[in-house]
Amino acid sequence: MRLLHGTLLVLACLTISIESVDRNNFKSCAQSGFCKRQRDHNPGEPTYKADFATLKIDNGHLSCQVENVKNSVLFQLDLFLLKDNRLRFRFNELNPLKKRYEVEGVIVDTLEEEKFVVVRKDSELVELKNGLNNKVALYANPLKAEFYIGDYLVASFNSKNLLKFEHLRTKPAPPEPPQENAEAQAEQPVQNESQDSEEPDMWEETYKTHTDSKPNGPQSVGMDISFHDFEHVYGIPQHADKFALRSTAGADPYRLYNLDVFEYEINNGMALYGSIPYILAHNKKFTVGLLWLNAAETWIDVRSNKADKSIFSKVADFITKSNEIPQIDTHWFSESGLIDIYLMLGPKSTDVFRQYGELTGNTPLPPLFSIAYHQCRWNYNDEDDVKNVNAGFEEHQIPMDVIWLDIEHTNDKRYFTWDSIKFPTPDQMMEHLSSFGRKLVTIVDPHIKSDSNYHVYSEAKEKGYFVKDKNGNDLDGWCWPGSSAWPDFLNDEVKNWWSTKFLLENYKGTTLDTYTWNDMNEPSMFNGPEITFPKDAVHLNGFEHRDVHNLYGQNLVKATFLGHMARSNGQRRPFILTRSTFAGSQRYGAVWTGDNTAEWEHLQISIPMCLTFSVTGMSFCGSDVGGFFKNPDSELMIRWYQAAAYQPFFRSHAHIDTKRREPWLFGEEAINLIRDAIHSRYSLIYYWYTLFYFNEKTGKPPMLPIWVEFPEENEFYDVDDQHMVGSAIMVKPITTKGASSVDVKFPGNNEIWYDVKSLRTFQGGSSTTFTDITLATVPVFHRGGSIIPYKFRLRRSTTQMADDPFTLIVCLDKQGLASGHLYFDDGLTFNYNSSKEFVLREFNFSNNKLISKNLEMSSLFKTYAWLERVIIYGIKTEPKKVTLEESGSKSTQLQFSFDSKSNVLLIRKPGVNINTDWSILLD
Ligand code: MIG
Repeated sequence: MRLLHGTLLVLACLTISIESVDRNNFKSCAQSGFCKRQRDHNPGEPTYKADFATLKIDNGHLSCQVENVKNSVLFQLDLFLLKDNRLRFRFNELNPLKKRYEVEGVIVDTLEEEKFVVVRKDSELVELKNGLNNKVALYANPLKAEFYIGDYLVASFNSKNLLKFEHLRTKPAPPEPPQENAEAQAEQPVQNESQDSEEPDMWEETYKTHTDSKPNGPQSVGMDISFHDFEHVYGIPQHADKFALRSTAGADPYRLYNLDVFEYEINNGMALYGSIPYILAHNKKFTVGLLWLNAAETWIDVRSNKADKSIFSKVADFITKSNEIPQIDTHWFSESGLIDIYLMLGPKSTDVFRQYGELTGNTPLPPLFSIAYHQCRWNYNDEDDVKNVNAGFEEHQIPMDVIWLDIEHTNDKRYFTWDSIKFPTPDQMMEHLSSFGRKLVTIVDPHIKSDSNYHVYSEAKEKGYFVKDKNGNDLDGWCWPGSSAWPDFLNDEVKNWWSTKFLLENYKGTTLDTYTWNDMNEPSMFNGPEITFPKDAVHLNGFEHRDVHNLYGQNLVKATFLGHMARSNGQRRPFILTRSTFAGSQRYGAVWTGDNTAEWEHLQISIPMCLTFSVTGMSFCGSDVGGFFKNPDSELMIRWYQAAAYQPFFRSHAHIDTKRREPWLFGEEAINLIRDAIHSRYSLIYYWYTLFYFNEKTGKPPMLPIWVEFPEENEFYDVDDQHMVGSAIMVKPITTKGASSVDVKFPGNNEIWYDVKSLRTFQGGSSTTFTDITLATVPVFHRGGSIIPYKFRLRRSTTQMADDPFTLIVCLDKQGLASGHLYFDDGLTFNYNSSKEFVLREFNFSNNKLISKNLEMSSLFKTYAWLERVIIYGIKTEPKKVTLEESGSKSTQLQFSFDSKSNVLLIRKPGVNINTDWSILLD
């Protein structure tokens, strides 16, 4: 019987491991010492007590001491009230045994404090109000902080007493050998009061074949954070999961630990390449955001008092009409570092985008080519291959701006070099691409081949720039080049050194038309624990890798960014793609969702993954079109192009073992449909560019969930298969195989939505099932009230589009009004900032008049682009005449035609330069 039992068990284990081979390379919470300790933490009696006798208030800064009453360890709490409705809550040991790591290089704000009034202060409670009448209440015993917008409690810290801050301690001596004398045993000293009970895994932890030496012992930090009156939270990328965060009851917490996950699974909270510990909560009244600024491994539990209820209690609620206030309880824990929290109090989503953008930076305006279409594969094999791919786009008249070279282009994975057989004349290849107005991206990874004849290696070795192992030797690991070492990009000196490698005289074969792809920067190390560095590896100033892990990738990208700046003397805008991210990575470039798979579910998940990145600052996001692993059929390929044309970063990419899949390899129908999809992106490229411009200025991302535009419509709070591009376009990509119908929900009770191709209109507040679906169908709708600039001419790349004429598409709302913007510049340089060389126009339609006005008096950019036509949707009656008035010249009658069935007015050839003031009057 026993034997049989054992056999069954073995069999069971075997099946599990066959089904989820990859998952087993990565830790579950139960396999992580600190995750277990924090998650299971159940304090019983409250543990932390503030001593308001130590309270100090200085300008916008309040501080006091806090005691762990169970072991008498003292802490310091700092609360900062910051300008623009933001707060910072910082909690650290008062006298740590050694300095605990504090995140550097992420916050770019000056953190100007705001004065506040103390409305109450006694030994138990301090209440403060800022100028906007928002309140903080700090309770002493047990320690708790509450945050109010006006009278509404929106967030609270430690209201569940889950604060657990493991103070640094000395390693306990190994236990005495057992003594025979019972009396002597009784005389053993009791455990030191200041020590928490020792648990396994505190001073050493083994996972698979790797042992983490943990020289500093336990040092994790954790706390509960509740969002009151909220049912929806978003953010904390990166996970291949839904946009609205799920309850983690019965599952692992969401994990933030940058990892290279081979063939990742979708619909779960497993860690992926990036970590942005930033969460947003949204309800009908407010949006708030919270940054947990910690770069160590972090896990987040999410519970919802509404969603977590069983069916039975929901029924009971219904019967008793329970009025329980909804609440999301989150529980955050990190392996080391501090508790350092920034809270953005909104109150609206656009406020939160600005507040977070001020804190961590916005996505700088990308060069124009980089928001167009990119063609990548692992690998384009040689120079002829590159030229042929380029020629294929010519032959099939498909626009394309950038060709990419993956790792095989190098001399045996030595980055900044070329394989001299396959790429003997990179200068000529570059020149060839440039002559088509196209760019090249080459991959540059952070693992440096251990080869003393490779200058990057020998220099870094000599200067002591590599990350060290626990014994102080250069950390040696296995990656694409074989034995490798990794520069310590946390060190600014290393960043500067790295940046010089991009100078055109150093990176031979490149020009200012060559840009960079940083991959494997989690960092990925094939023979490390969970395919990354050991946590006891050592960085600058002796901090352990454990402390800074999630920051490594961002620091590489920052160093690369500095390189792009240096090589052009600060004249050209960089373009860099990164796989690994942290809060603030948006300042350096774009992100993609890594190694997805050519499956419909992966196409579907690309939308919530990029929505999540978008609302957490990392707004230049896309996923591999077609799916990285496996071979997409033509239908999946077409649908993927159609969806990705409406995502910020638009690149096709494929694994080295997949079949070639350039757009012309799927047959005539597919060529046409893929061309249409790419062309739809190019025709809207100036709209996208305008959105990116405003993204830089305001933090509002180009790709948006519907609730940002319609904040009170809760039926959209968990919609993530339909999204906005800016505030004027809504898309519902078709992401299922053989779709014969698609349901579209139209938000906004007072809105009209226009399908500008079929000329149909739809009422906001309704939904429609479209059944006339073909492979050509892409459900895209213009919002009534919008004016969108198009350029319809089909060109080989954005370079050739510069002087092409515009068409304005005006869609009237119910009041007969519409407005919109157009921004552009040279697409490449910083002159738009340094010498205001740009065009920024506002278009307004009201009282039957369309007006174009300059938004910046000093816009100095010279353009030849002109206005070719205006199409107005939603005009009720045919005008008798249409007159163009241009400032300084006499008015002209314009030709037009009117479709009375669909109320569309087409105005031909206004012919004015796009950057002049004009108006068009209908009477
Ligand atoms: O271990 O450079 O996600 O886009 O093609 C694979 C080769 C390394 C992973 C990237 C993928 C890229 C591939 N890289």
